[in-house]
Amino acid sequence: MASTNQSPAYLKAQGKFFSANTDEERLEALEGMIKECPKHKSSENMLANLKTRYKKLKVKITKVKKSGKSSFRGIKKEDMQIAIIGFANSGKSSLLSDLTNAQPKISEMQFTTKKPIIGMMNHETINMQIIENPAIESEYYDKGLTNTADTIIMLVENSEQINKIKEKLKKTKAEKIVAFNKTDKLNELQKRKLSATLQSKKYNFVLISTKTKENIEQLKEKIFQTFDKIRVYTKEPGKEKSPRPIIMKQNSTVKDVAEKILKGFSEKVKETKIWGPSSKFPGQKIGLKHKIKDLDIVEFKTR
Ligand SMILES: Nc1nc2c(ncn2[C@@H]2O[C@H](COP(=O)(O)OP(=O)(O)OP(=O)(O)O)[C@@H](O)[C@H]2O)c(=O)[nH]1
Ligand SMILES: [Mg+2]
Repeated sequence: MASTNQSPAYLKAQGKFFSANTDEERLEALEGMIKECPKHKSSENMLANLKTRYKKLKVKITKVKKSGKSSFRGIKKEDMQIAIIGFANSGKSSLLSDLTNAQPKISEMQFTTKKPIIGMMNHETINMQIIENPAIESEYYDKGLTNTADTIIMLVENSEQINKIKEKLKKTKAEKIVAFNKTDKLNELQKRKLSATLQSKKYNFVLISTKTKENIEQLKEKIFQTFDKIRVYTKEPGKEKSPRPIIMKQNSTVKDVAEKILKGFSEKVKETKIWGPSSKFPGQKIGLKHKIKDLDIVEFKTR
């Protein structure tokens, strides 16, 4: 992956590969790299490597598609899937439209949503799939969908609803966030009391209002936090950090980051420097075993 004598078009494709978050994006970037890779003798090996990687990734993507875990036909399970669950009229569609690009019908009538609705949320350049599950007390509610979700937003407008929803979620291993909606109807004292109660029950909660948009951003960050993932920016010496972070598991090392960029890449790395939460000082030189933290910036020097 050393970038000597590569054309700007190739480097651009490589840049996309570096900052890709899904296999689909990686595949697309690889396609670009193959196209832009010089077709002469000295780059034969490199081209062959790229092609092998492309084929393997393609096989992997096809397999994942075929296994399609969700019970709801047509919903492809993304890396990070979140389901909004709640009683009729709690504001599920309103929330979905605040968090994502979806435009569901919102109405004071009950049971407006009769089918799961999918939206894509972009939070700090990361895409997460959010699905509104129809009202939990209705025949339209999709149990399978709740079971495949990684994170569940329990959307409620009063405390009793929390217990009722919990009853139905006994089997799910998903992370849960209690989003208490319509808090525009409460005064400051009521909100403080409510917070204290939810705190004492140890819920991961947030008081929101889709009407005033209060705490919608906090909810987005909370959703991301449930995934136990960390964001890492990469950079090349003398350049700006990548525009989009790479998503890594907790406890990953600098070597893991290099290998996520491209298998075998860590062996080509001559020097690494780090900025951000895991560094003792900006630009600290570190080894490949160094553990990264959320929002670090890692610089790889290859020659
Ligand atoms: N005051 C207030 N009203 C809200 C808020 N969020 C939603 N509503 C209202 O609540 C009603 C129901 O909203 P929806 O978003 O359609 O609720 P839903 O949970 O999707 O309802 P169903 O799809 O029928 O189950 C609408 O009249 C919304 O305008 C809020 O934060 N404050
Ligand atoms: Mg709805």
